[in-house]
Formats: sequence, structure tokens, C-alpha cells
Amino acid sequence: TYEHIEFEITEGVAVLTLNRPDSLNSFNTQMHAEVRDALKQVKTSDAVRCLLITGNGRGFCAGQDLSDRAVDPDAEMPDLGESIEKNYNPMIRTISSLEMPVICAVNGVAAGAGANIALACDIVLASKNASFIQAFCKIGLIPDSGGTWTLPRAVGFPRAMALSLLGDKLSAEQAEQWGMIWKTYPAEELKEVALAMAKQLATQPTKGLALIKRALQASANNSLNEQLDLERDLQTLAGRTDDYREGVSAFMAKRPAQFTGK
Ligand code: T3D
Repeated sequence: TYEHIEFEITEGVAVLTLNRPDSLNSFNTQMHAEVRDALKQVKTSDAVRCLLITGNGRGFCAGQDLSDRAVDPDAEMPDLGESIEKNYNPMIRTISSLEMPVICAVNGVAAGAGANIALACDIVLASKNASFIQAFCKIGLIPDSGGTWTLPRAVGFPRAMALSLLGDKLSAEQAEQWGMIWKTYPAEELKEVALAMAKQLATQPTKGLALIKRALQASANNSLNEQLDLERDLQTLAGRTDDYREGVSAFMAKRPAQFTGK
């Protein structure tokens, strides 16, 4: 059992809930280890076909726990590159390469790495009272956890630059209008809606969804010609799945499809 997260698997959905509400679910070393362990289970378990990440309390995640970084004027500075390499980068790489949809339900403020963990997920839902803050600039740091890559792609370069340099709070509703996230919901509905979406996605052709994710991610760095080649290759793989066969049979027989994720 975990101390700083909650983790359960139900109906094909793994729900990972950050659970240090007193510090707005900021990351200390132990929470990193627990998230790493939970993500490993998600990756290796056949029972999981969708991941939902959310937080307890009034915040989603305030990034790095800065009380672990309170630097004594005489002490040696912590090596942040090491922390990124060991903790944040593997987490973002795992989330973005998981072969299933990852939903983030942003239940409150998402600051620093917390904002960018959300942006690394495939579908971001947020409560109406949530917000996103690229808080790094206010303490002399740069956006990490993939933010310098995901943010400009999500909101465009000028907005990404201003958000990163100013550290302004972006409301979830503004983020929705800009298309940075998928949808906002009243706070009391968010988790229910997110879980229902996750359970629905867990009944879908998981391999196909994973290939969709791969194709869209690759488009960021590909020319049209490269992307056409990639679509050909990934469609070849999709066409060999059991779920494609089932999807076509069910359509032709006018019956609901029973996908196995294989
Ligand atoms: O170091 C490395 O490994 C490199 C990687 C860095 C990745 C990063 O994420 S760096 C960025 C770190 N995060 C921040 O700079 C955000 C800091 N937090 C805030 O700016 C504000 O808390 C918020 C804007 C997120 C929310 O503001 P507000 O007014 O709603 O809440 P609050 O009162 O500031 O916070 C509530 C409590 O949570 C408070 O504790 P208290 O006074 O009730 O005992 C506050 O200290 C605590 N808290 C919030 N964020 C953090 C935190 N404690 C430790 N670390 C935090 N990041």
C-alpha cells in the first residue's frame, strides 16, 4: 500500500490519485517512488486498458515539493538535472508512451510540474475552478516535465512563451476555450465524468487507440510524407488486431462490438 498516492484498478481502469493534499499534492521523493511503482503496474498489467490520473483535496499538483529544496545558504545546491532525470522525465516518458489512453482529471490548481504532467496526458478534463500555472519562472527555473514541448503545441508559441515568462494563472475555462484541454465540468461532477469516460475507453480497441496516440504524437516532428508512411505502417498493425476483425464483424452484423483490447 502507498502513503502518498491512492491506486486502484477497476473495470479495466487504473485510477492513480495524488494524495498529499496539505501541500497541494506536491512531489517529494517518496511520492515519486510510489507513482513510479504504480505506473509500472499500469504498463505491465493486462487488466488495465485506460489510466486516469487525478488528485485529492483542493489542488491537482503543485509540482516539486519546495520544502525539500529549501536551500541552506551554506549548503551545496541540489542537482536539479539529476532529479529531473531520475523522477520527472521517466514519469512523463512513461505516461506519453503508455499503450492506452491516459486521462487527467485536474481537480484544482496545477502548478509547475503539476501543470505539465496534465499536458502529458492524452485527454485533459478539469473542474471549472481549476487552473494551470507555469510557476517555474517565479523561482528562477524553466518549465520542465515536457512543458516546453507540450505547451507550445497545445496553445501556440506566443501564448506558451507569455505563460512561461509571466507565470500567470490560466483558468481552466480559458484553457478550455484555447483548446489546451478537452473540457471543464462543475467540480462536483468532474471525477464521476472522468471515471465514466475512462471506463468507456477501457472497452474500446486498446491497441488501435495506442496506435492513434503514437501517430498523433509523431506528427509533431514529421513531414506530411513521413506521416503518410507512418499511417501506412501503423494501419498495417491496426489491421492485424482482433479488435479490428471484431469491429468490422459487429458492424456488418448490426450488433454491438465486444472488444478485448487485443
Ligand atoms: O526540484 C526539482 O527536482 C526540479 C523540478 C522542478 C519541478 C517543479 O515543479 S518546480 C515548481 C514548483 N512549484 C511551484 O513553484 C508552485 C508553488 N506553489 C504555489 O505557487 C502556490 O502554492 C499555488 C499557486 C500552487 C497555490 O496557491 P494557493 O494560494 O492556492 O495555496 P498556498 O497557500 O500557496 O498552498 C497551500 C499549502 O500548500 C501551503 O502550505 P501551508 O501554508 O498550508 O502549510 C503551501 O506552502 C503548500 N504548497 C503549495 N505548493 C507547494 C507547497 N509546499 C511545498 N511545495 C510546493 N510546491
